[in-house]
Amino acid sequence: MTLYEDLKWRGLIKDMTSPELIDKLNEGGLTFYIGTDPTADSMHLGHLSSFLLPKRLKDAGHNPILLVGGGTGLIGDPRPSDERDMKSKEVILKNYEGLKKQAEKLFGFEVVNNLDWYKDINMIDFLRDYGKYFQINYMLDKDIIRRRLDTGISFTEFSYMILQALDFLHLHKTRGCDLQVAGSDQWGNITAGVDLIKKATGDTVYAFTMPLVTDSHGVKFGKSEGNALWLDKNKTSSYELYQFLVNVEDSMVIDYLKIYTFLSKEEIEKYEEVNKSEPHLRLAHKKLAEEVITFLHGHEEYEKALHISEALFKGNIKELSKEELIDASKSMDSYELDKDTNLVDLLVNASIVTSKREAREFITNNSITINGDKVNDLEFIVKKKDALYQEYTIIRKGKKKYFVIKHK
Ligand code: 485
Repeated sequence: MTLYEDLKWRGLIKDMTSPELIDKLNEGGLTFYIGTDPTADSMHLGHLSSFLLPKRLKDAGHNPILLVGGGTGLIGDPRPSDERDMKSKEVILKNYEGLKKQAEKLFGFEVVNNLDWYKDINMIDFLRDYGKYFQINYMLDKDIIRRRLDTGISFTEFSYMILQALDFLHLHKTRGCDLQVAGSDQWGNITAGVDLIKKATGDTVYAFTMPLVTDSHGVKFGKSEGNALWLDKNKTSSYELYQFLVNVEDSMVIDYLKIYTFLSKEEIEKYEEVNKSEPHLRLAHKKLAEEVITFLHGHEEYEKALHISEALFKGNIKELSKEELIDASKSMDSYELDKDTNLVDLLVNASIVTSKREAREFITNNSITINGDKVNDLEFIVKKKDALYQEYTIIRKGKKKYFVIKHK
């Protein structure tokens, strides 16, 4: 399979500036870039799909440059809904450092910062050397700008596309960069760059986008209960990531294997078969979790996440180390308890159930386990001295819902 065929098969190509790019992709040797703004100090699962794309291009013999927008981050790429809150320069700088470190470690890409070239451009030069190439009607015609005309857009965010275009021109002139890749939401910004380069130098450069990864309802993929899943294991533990990935929809898991792993077509097709014939085994889901966690955090972290999941599933909570228990509890609702308390009251106080009546029902139905043991005694007292590591009591309600009680 050629690189282009592989990308196409994985569903990683949405729009392309010209069909000539297909041969160029298959030949190798292009210098290309992808950019991200330091809006947070870590990337999340959505970014991972975008950055595995340059990794694939790199592995096929192209040369990646990763731009972390220390300058554009100070301006803010307009989003469809409304104006962004402006973040302080200190925060953007701190985020920049975080992303740079993460990108170098995970992908081994060279990182550049557009603030390094913006700082030498003064206002008059900006308007003369770049602004002159941009017709206002061209800018107004960009999808993202049109969508903001009703709610309003500041001149600051309106100007953003000129900066991203200028980056492409700069990298083209100084580094021979002839290709920009991104998620499909970036089409307007990257074609602004392609057009600017044509006007300013006469050169033809290329771009293509990948579709944004979504769930089966078209909702952006990579959030768990509204929170982003971070690629920094101190912000999202491997166990949380594991839980998220083994629970992705059956109808989507094969798509995610194509996007998020380096498994070959043959291997993925095998998972496609077992996902159809024996979906209950969840082999495709488990493989997805294994590949992603191992890529991000190494095999040991994957083993740990698996161990935590299995211990919780089998009720062997007592065999977890303190560190594993802390990781596991991060994704549970928690409640602080300052004195030994009757289970019925605790279930109500910790909002695990809505009433004492409901609490009694769950207990007598054998639906409550404490640290892995079924409890059906209505007089049961939850005690600090029985807590795991004298600190944590894990309550399971029904099959899947876990809570952590932290004893003070
Ligand atoms: O020269 C550039 C300067 C900044 C950017 C790109 C080139 C960043 C870009 N405007 C942006 O906002 N990217 C998003 C981000 O930073 O979170 C996301 C895109 C996504 C994918 C990802 O970056 O929404 O589609 O491209 C890498």
